[in-house]
Amino acid sequence: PKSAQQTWKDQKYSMFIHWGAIYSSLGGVWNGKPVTTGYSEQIQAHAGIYSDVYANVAKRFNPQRWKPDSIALLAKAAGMKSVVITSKHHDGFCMFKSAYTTYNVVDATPYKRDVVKELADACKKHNLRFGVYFSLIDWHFPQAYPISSHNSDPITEQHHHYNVEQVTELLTNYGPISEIWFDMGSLTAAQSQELATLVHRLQPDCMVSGRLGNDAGDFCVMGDNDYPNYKIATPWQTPASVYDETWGYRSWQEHGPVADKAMQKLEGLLKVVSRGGNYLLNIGPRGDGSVVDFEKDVLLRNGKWLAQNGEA
Ligand code: FUL
Repeated sequence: PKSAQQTWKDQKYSMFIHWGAIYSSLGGVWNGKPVTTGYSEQIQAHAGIYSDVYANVAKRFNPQRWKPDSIALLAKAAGMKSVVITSKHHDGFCMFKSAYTTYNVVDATPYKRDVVKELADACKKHNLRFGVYFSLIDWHFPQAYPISSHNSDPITEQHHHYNVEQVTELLTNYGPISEIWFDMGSLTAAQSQELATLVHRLQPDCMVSGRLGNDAGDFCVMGDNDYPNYKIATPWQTPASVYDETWGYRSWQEHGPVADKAMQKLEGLLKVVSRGGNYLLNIGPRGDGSVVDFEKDVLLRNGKWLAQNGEA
């Protein structure tokens, strides 16, 4: 049988989804004004929004246009082999039911549904692999302050323990997880190792992202939208966004013609795959759950190209 590593490498092309109950609802706008610094999924830090005010936004989250089946079908039509969603971004809001905080989609929104669970099920049904993004920094966790967009303070033991509990939930309650996309790790070597060992104990086939830090991951993650100019033998991945400026939904995002953007992303895909890497291309659905047409069009155009050009 194929190794977990080979299975992961063979995916080549996957969908990344940045979707959070709060930042996707805000769409890069605060107090009626576009927030023009930083990525929109980090709006809490860039607009300096107080935690209680930020948390209030979740009370309106009821995404009637979120259809996990359509997301899975879009990934399929795009020629992608797996889907990786933000289970928790830097804001700390969990898109899964957690027993360790009520700051989660089931307990803190009128929607009350476990987004990670429903997407995991849809992916399984449509024969796609499924992974989760998990931020190691958490602006909601009391011991994790101060808020900063480049928060690289070492995390406390208490925060690390909280991460351990939540990673255990994610690897226990959601079926097979193809990869766990740890982000922004400034952990000690022992903390990174503990998380890697935990993941492998719970799910031996789950690949761990290198952003766990301290060389404890199973694959190397390039910088955001970064394309190396050489072949790399170890497992690696380029995370790319349809727009370079944001990953989470931005209502005022500008873009050129869809044909140009699709060509640019296709070149990215071919560059990465020909150098032995995996391409993880992001979409940022709106707070109501709908996928932006422009993003959908980019994906479908390239899916069509792949289908016509003998993708394995
Ligand atoms: C970065 C994060 O800080 C961004 O918000 C985004 O999630 C990107 C994929 O990774 O490190």
